[in-house]
Amino acid sequence: MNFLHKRKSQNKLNKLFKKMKKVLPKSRYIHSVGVSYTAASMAMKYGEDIESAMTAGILHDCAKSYSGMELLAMCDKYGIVPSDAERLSPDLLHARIGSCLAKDKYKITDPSVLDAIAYHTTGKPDMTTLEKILYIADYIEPQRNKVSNLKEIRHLAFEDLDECIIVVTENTIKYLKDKKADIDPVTQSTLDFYKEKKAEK
Ligand code: DGI
Ligand code: FE
Ligand code: FE
Repeated sequence: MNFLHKRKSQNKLNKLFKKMKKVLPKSRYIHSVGVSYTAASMAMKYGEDIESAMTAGILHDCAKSYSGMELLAMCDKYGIVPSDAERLSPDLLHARIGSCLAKDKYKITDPSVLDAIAYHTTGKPDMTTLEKILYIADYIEPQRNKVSNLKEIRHLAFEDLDECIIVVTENTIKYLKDKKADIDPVTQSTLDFYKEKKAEK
């Protein structure tokens, strides 16, 4: 990457930070900045593109302020057919709608970034490294403090991505069961896939 290119991409990221600061509530913006830099650190560790990781991080919750009703209404516009799980828990749609907004409104063209945003809430089987990074960074960024075993999970994030996905997804499923929320089959299939992958090793 030459000097000019680097300056341009820093400019782009800077602009996205400024835009998100405007559209997100303060605490959500601080969370997104945390995810962006956590994703950057993980990209350094795992040899992924740092700019892509930071872009996915700062934009991942760009649709989080919309209500479930608004998200469902936006599906039409973007040609998204909500799954049964998304109809039951429309907040899940902030991931897929966020990906559409990233493309439409924030002019992100890199499909690997758009996919990472689309799957950041449920994960999915067989994720790319960038998808794994965003999924985990969302969970471990510095502002998060409600999970009991976060210290171990943060350590694991820089040791073993697949094992970390198992622990994060198990935690999420337990949390959802405790509050009697519906579990998206995609979330379950994320856990099943990485557990099977581990067993095959
Ligand atoms: O948007 P964030 O709060 O930063 O994090 P997120 O995108 O991971 O969304 C977290 C919320 O999504 C949390 O309240 C748990 C919920 N969630 C994750 N997987 C599922 C789920 N909710 C349902 N109903 N089903 C799931 O499988
Ligand atoms: Fe989210
Ligand atoms: Fe988030």
